[in-house]
Order: sequence, then C-alpha cells, then structure tokens
Amino acid sequence: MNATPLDLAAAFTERFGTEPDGLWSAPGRVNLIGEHTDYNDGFVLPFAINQSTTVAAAVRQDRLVRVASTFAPDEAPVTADLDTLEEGGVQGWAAYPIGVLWAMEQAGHRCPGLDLLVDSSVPVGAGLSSSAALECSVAAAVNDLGELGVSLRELATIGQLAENRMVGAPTGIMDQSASLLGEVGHAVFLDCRSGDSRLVPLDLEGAGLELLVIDTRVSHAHSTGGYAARRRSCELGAELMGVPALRDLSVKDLAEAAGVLDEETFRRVRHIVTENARVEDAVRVLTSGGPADLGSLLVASHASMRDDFEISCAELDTAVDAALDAGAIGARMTGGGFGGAAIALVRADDAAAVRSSVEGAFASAGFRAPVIFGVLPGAGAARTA
Ligand code: GAF
Repeated sequence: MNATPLDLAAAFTERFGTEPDGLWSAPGRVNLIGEHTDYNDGFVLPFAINQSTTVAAAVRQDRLVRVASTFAPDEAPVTADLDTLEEGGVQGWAAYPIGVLWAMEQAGHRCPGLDLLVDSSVPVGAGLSSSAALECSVAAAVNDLGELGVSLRELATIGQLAENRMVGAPTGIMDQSASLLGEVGHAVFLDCRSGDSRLVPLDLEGAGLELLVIDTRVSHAHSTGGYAARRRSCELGAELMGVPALRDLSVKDLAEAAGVLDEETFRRVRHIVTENARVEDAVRVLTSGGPADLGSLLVASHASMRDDFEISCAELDTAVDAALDAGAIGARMTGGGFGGAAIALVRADDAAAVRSSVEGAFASAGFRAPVIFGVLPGAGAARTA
C-alpha cells in the first residue's frame, strides 16, 4: 500500500486494537557490481535504494508474534509462539519476519512478543531484495523494542540466518548488509569474509548520471532451482582447487583451474574470480575518477553472468543490449538472476532514449512491458516514527 507513517499507525490500531510503539523502515538494494560473490567470501558493492519496507510494531506481554500486511487487509495475522517456534515452522511471506525473531533467539538474544504490521514500496520478485528490506525492518524494530543492542553487522547475519533456515533460501550476506549499512550518496563496499565494510561515494546526480532499474517482471525465487545449483558449483570448484572459498583464487590461478575443473565448473569459477576483481576495480574507479568510468566493468560483469555463470535470461539480455544500443554508459543484470532486474547507467540526457529503446525491444520480442525507474543511493534501516 505504501502508506504514510500516519496511515500505517492507524492501520495498525485498526488491526491490533492498540497503538504501535513505533515504525521502522529498511530499504531494498541495487547491487552495482559483485554478483554471487558474497557466499564465496568475496567482495560486493551494493547500495540501498529509496524504496523501503516499513513495519509498525508493538511489544506484547506474552511471547506471541503476530504479523499482518497492508497487502492482505482481510487475512488474519500469522501467529507464532517464540517458546515453541522451530526452524522451517512458518511458511509463505511471514517466514521472513517471524524468521528474524527466531534467528535473533538462535543468536542468544531473547525477544519480546510483538505485533507487526508490514507495508512496502519495494517490488517483490524484481531483484531489489524486498526480502532483506522486510527482514531488516523487523530486525531493527525488535533490536530497539527489546533493547537488545545488537550491532548492524550482527543484525545482517541474523537476517541472513532467517532467510537460510526459516525460508530455506541459501543466500549470502550482501542484501541485508546493504539494507542496514547504506547511506545517501554512497555504495557499500563489503568484504564478505571479514565482514569489514566501507562507504564509497556514488554521486550520480553530481556526475550528471541516472541509474535506471529495468524490472523485467520475470519473477524468480532463491529458495528453488538455479541459485542453489550455482552455489553448489562454486563449492565444488573451491574443493577441487583445494581452497576454503573461491575468494582465495585470483585471476592468475585460472590457467591452473582450467586444467583441474570440468568445463562447466571452470566457467562458474571464472565468473566468481573475475567478478571479485571487477568489484575491486569498481571501487578504485569510484574513488579516483567517478561513476561515469564504470561502463566497461558493468558490461563485462553482464557478459560473465550471461556466458560463464549462466544466470541471465532473454529478457535481461534484451534490456542490457537495448540500453547499450541507445547510449547507456554501462548495463548489467543485478541480483541473483534468472529474472528480476537489470540496471543501466546513463547520462541524464540519454535517459528517455534508453527507456524507449528498452521498451521498444521488449515489445518487438513479444515480452511483457518492463517497468523502468530511476534509483539513487539512499539511507539504511532506521526508526522513522
Ligand atoms: C541474492 C542473494 F540474496 C544475495 O546473497 C546474493 O548472492 C545475490 O543474489 C547475488 O549476488 O540477492
């Protein structure tokens, strides 16, 4: 519904019969570069976006959690008892918020019972991590209301644990980190092995640029299929190469890998190794030059995901090609792949031409019309009322 704070507080009162203790918001994210590198202990460079999920929350006197959503006003809240809740014990969308409370307790932080009403402007299934936005808004709320004092870094691991174990999606730490650590005008450079992060300036407006998200409307889910298969290939590649994680291989190790690995595993490994190098290059480019110099890295990242990692699809390739044809500086699919969104970095003056080129290419190919919108690096999770 994308409610104002007043609307959401009123909707909460109508739903649960009490006023909320507060409202917490957490953003979705766009990953600028560094795809599938997070669970390989590698590097990522995402940023928080302006679209966010907001949760209105109130502490209960017992240990029940009740969650409802503005998207299903007629559905009864999903209820769980924190004293008996087990891994995998909640199905559907409520597994994300309730999973966060479960994960918080697994990490040794005792939570109060809560009533939660969720609202969001992050499109679901578009590759912008509506799931992390939901997890992180709830994590921020329970952290404050329970006076738990958990650091942002640990909150990210708690969101990831909820997603891995309650939802069953074997995802990495990138999305929660972006949602919690993002800042206006910056991307988050994260070393997924050490957990260290650093903000990198990403001043798109100052450089006369726009970053367009092209939502292909081909939806994807990371709890099924290709994502888990790619993760297994990476683990196999690391094992056969005798390293703890693919992070431990560099581009010069690829010649040896070509002799050790089967052809498909080699290509999966090559994507991760070269993508890690591209993230480090992108940080250098942003620090010493500016976003206008990112074009070739974005294009190379997409080619690697299309040809080596094989996680693109016809709609994503069409979006990238049509954007580049119309003068985009760079373009690539973003997120886990198999659908979702592409990003195109464009000069502000070219934005309209890029949009119409992509729309025209989708129409000619007989694809559903994409949804195209600009994003700016925004703030991470926070209490908003
Ligand atoms: C999804 C996952 F949730 C992330 O952890 C990451 O692996 C990404 O796909 C691919 O880079 O968003």
